[in-house]
Amino acid sequence: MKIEQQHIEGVNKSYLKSHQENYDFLANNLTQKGINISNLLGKLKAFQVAIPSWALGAGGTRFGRFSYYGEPSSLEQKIQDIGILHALTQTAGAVSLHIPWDIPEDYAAVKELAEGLNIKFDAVNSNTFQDQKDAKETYKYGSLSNTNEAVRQQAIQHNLDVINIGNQLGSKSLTVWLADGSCFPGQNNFQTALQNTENSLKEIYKGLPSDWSMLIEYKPYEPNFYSTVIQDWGTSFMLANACGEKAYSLVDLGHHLPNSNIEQIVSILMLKGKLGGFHFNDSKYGDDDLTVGSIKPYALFLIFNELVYGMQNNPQNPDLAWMIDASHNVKDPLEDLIQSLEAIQEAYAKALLVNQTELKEAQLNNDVVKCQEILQDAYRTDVRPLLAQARLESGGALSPINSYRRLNVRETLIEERGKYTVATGL
Ligand SMILES: [Mn+2]
Repeated sequence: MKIEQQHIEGVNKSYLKSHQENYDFLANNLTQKGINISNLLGKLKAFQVAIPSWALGAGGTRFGRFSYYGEPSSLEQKIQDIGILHALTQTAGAVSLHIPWDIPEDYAAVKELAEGLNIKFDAVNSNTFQDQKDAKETYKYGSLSNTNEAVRQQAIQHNLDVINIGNQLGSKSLTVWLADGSCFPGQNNFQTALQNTENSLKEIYKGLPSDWSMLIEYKPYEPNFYSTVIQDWGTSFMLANACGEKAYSLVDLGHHLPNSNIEQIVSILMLKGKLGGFHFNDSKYGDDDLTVGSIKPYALFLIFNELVYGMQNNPQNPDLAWMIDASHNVKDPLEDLIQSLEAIQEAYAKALLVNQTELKEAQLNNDVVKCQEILQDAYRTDVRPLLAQARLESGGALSPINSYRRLNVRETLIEERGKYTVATGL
């Protein structure tokens, strides 16, 4: 299924009048505050988030997996699904492939399909947290950190293969997330595990094309419950520094212990020019992979406030690879992603409203109350008409979720693909 411009315009008609009223009201208010609206719209339109190839099917849990029907069963169908998301939202202009789940069979055809839907290939993800069919060595006791050199070599070679696949598609970065760690005290020697990981990452780093970067993701626990080799931003930062200037840390919102100050982590990494990638999701307890903004929208805003500050003030930090990293059991995966994309844009727009000059002045004066007022004034602004206007100007839907439903997308996909197709992934 492909959504055509005329379909979107047709549905937009019924929302146009109320949108115009809401937008005029907001634009007028913001202009009076000295905010440049077209500048703001330009930033929102340029902000694109990659969709991981595995998030288009219903996510699994350790206990079961319930399909939402009509799931994409090939890479081509996954890219078509992202095309639907992008047509409606105009903010999902990239795909992040997970290897070996999504190795293209016909590179030229996959590239052409993505190009036709205006989708770029963002970071490619390696997978050394599962054993692949016919693999010689097992990752049961770790991959890049394993005490067995043959296992480490297999994991290094897999990452080099992933780089090669990504390179043929136009990707420019490799994301490495390791499940390596231990479940019981005494199982691992912490120093040996970290040293092995560093050496392995350096081998992968040597295989990076000159214009590529390597993004090192961290996570405190799960699937290992006693220790994780790359457990926090400090370890990731240390490893990125050990590898070289093309290696960066990657922050995943769900990969922190409860109440961690993620905005401060983001801020410090950007100051040091070492924040390379960012994974969006939301959580109540751990790495819950819930819809972005569904649990802690204010925290998301505070994080975006630091990201915006960094993007404006830290030229030493590269452009970030943005990706949604969430998937679960109970929503239509495409509707879930539409909600996440909207929440991301909303937090970004609100962060762009923060008056940085006034904030700096209030900070200099230690006017704590004023500092909070400035942040919360931005946060409390209903920016949804602004997002709708940005989508409208880019050819997207005024109301993506309602358009998705009114265009009978899921019904059409089930008709085309059958009910019981299953997407590869977790
Ligand atoms: Mn992640």
